Amino acid sequence: MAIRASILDELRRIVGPAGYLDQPSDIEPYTIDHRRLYRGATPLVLRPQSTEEVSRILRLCNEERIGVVPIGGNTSYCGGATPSADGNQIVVSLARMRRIRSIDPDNFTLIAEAGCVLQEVQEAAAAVDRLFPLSLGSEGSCQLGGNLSTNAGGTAVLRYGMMRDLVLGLEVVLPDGRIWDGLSQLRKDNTGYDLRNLFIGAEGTLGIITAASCKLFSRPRELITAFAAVADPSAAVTLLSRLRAATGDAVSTFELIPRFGLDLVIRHVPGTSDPFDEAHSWYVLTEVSSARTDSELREIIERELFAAIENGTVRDAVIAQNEAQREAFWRLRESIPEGQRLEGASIKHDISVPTSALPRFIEEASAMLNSLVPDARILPYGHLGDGNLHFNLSVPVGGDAAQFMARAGQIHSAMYDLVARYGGSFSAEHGIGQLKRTELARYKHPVALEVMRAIKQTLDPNGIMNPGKVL
Ligand code: 2HG
Ligand code: ZN
Repeated sequence: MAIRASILDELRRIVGPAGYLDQPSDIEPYTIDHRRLYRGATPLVLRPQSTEEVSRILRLCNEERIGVVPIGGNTSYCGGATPSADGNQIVVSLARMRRIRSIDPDNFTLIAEAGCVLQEVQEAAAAVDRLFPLSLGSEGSCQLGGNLSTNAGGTAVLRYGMMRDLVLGLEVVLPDGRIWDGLSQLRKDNTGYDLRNLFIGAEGTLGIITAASCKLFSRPRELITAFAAVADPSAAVTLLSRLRAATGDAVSTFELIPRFGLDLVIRHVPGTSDPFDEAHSWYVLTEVSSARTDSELREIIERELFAAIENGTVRDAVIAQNEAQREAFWRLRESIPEGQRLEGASIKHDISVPTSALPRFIEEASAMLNSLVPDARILPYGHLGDGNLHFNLSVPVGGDAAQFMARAGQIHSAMYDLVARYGGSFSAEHGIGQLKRTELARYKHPVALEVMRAIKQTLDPNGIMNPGKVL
């Protein structure tokens, strides 16, 4: 049922004249997801300024049974922040709640509001000589609230964990408007159920996270970034183990890139180039860091890479000599999604298996995909260090995009069945949103699903929070 005009007026009054958008051209960006898989509709985008305003919005929407879709930087890969097409849901953007409320360098914590752009949180930490380690391609536009709600991963999970691991407490507005002030700055507080972890990764289906207390770390003083050509994924895993041991677990990034990934970037992204004279089949981008200035990390990495070249696991390697070269290496990695987008239609899988099983998995999955779509171009790349690959496919050269995409369902099923046989996950870091609900129902343990539904029913009995997502 369409939302009554009087309710829309009341919602506008809660946030005041600067707190809403209701003109079609202003609203449009909030109704299309990052991958352009979904197009929704809404009469109103609310942009509250305070937790109190969020609370009043949810209380009213709960009374009136109006669906509420929270949105951060709109970079979801699963349509998690796009409203339904019927126009009966309102969108709540946290973009105006953008304060760093406090920083405590000696407690290694900061409290930030959900609308802070990730990069602003990183910069606030750096300003007091600390590190907030969450790091992802979209960090210049994604928001902390979205990172929390989707339990974001990225390129430093290997060392620092996912968003979930970086949080000590939350402030959450429940669907009925109650505010839970759980902004603990304690590392030890053993007092009952872990509520914060209910809301992290819930994709806005249990309430709206308005602020978080985050863990900080010592800021790296030495940072070594290397781009290496490796013989194959198995050589990459061996190299990772060697580097972890030799550096005392100082490896923060270890990304796998196949030749096709590098080709896509060099072809489509201006200002990028191959770091080597010769083409190789596989590459890794790795970063090792220490807060010490006498860690001798560079010597260790040089020694390890040299030994690996000697024994044939590494074919060639370059260590960044300056910040510009480091950025160039990172650009090659971070531009892969863009390069693949510009190449044409693609089918994506965000999967994980144990790191040690990845080489065998890559072989088996590639053979399976080749037999399903003989000339599809396979792109398994990403976070090898934590077992998470983006096992994507690009439309065959000269192939028909619509025909290719029509096979997505069949390809997904084959891939996820294989992942399940490896004890892996069909969604390692991108969440469920509206894209992977069928998979959740199929692959999640039935008892886990029952408990999830019971939690949803308890916290949001009227089903107003991000309807049609996750469950
Ligand atoms: C990345 O790691 C993102 O770059 C995007 O998670 C993954 O292209 C993708 O599917
Ligand atoms: Zn990723």
